[in-house]
Amino acid sequence: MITLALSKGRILDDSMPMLRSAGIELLEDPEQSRKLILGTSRSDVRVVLVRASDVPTYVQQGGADLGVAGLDVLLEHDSHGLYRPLDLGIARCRLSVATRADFDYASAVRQGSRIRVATKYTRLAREHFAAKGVHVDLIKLYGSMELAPLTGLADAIVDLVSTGGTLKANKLVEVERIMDISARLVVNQAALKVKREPLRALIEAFAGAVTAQPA
Ligand code: PRT
Ligand code: MG
Repeated sequence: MITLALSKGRILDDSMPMLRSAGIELLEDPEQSRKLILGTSRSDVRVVLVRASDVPTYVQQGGADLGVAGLDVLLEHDSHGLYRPLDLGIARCRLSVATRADFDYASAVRQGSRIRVATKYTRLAREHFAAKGVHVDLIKLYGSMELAPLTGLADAIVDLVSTGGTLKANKLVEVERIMDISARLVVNQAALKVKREPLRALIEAFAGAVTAQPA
């Protein structure tokens, strides 16, 4: 049996067409069902539904043989022992810095200055500002990051942006793009040895689906 870890929402939505073109159909609609383990049209493949940020843990610890996770999650998490064979090119977005429109970001990030940054991505934010020589006071949040600059909790946020609609609705401006993000296929290294042939075939099917995708 091969176990694939996916998260509900954009990762699952964007993975479904890829699975389909790899010849795998879910036997139940995940949005209708409350089940966390879903069978597929292939009797040797099942899907487990986990939180987006839990996908690397499941795959690292062997709770799943492979999974789909955002690059943001993989870089923020310790990805030791994960084989990362493919950029799936789905769930695309960017990791950016945003501030209030009246905040002078250019001055705040001069060498040796200090900035208060609220984010879920403390590791990535710390690395980004350290590379600039900027002292950063990090405030770890788990959601609604946009609120932090509006309430005076922080000067800036580091968060994912796709359409920019959320920033705009909260009168924030994207002042710096840190990196482009997309979802990656990750595979448990031990599983790759034990279930070599079926996993190779599945990875190849995913690779075929990547090239088949419209840009
Ligand atoms: O929701 P949960 O806490 O379970 O986990 P999660 O929020 O990490 O999961 P999910 O499903 O929201 O995101 C899964 C993955 O999708 C992320 O790890 C990213 O790799 C990718 N992705 C792509 C995004 C976005 N686009 C995105 N726009 N993840 C989140 N967003 C959020 C962003 O944080 C912000 O709140 O959408 C908002 C901005 O969107 P725009 O379109 O208004 O700019
Ligand atoms: Mg979410």
